[in-house]
Amino acid sequence: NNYQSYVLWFTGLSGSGKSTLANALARYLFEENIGTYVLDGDNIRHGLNNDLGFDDEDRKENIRRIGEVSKLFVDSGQIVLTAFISPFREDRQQVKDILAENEFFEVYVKCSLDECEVRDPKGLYKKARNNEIKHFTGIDSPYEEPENPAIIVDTESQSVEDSVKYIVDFLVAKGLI
Ligand code: GGZ
Repeated sequence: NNYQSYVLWFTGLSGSGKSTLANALARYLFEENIGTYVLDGDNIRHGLNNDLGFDDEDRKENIRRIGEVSKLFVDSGQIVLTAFISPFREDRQQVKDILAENEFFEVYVKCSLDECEVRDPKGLYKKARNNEIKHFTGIDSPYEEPENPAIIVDTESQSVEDSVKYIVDFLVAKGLI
């Protein structure tokens, strides 16, 4: 397409709404004839990264590979929307560092642990509380909040539509679409 290429890196807890938002934004941009590509657990953890689990080292390697794949997509001219918990600041910074200044924008999908746990769309928090899953983010594995994200969307108080509009307004203001 005719637009600059870059990564919108959605980060947040499980159940915060990362994939929902990335896909809703992709649909919105598609209607505007702006192509994007969404990377999320469905197409990465089930394929390229199906050898990785959820301990700190595997998450680090997960994010490293996703960063490298994102860079390839950016080099090929795409706008990439990634939706991974990416709980460690250092790993997100590493991705930022392999991309150019205007090629990486961190989107913090903010939602309290309490609310994510109430939503529990896949019943994983319940399993984690019952010790049926180990290393679950927010329960027995940390989430390090972004310190200076380009965008913060609060999915506890904003609708999906509001959040999409907020991100679109940012992209327009920055001349990114
Ligand atoms: C966190 C887990 C875990 C553990 C399975 N901890 O809400 P979901 O189900 O659909 O999304 C979560 C997804 C997280 O994978 P990521 O690649 O985004 O994680 S990371 O960036 O930290 O590498 C969740 C599911 O996988 N899931 N076990 N223990 N999430």
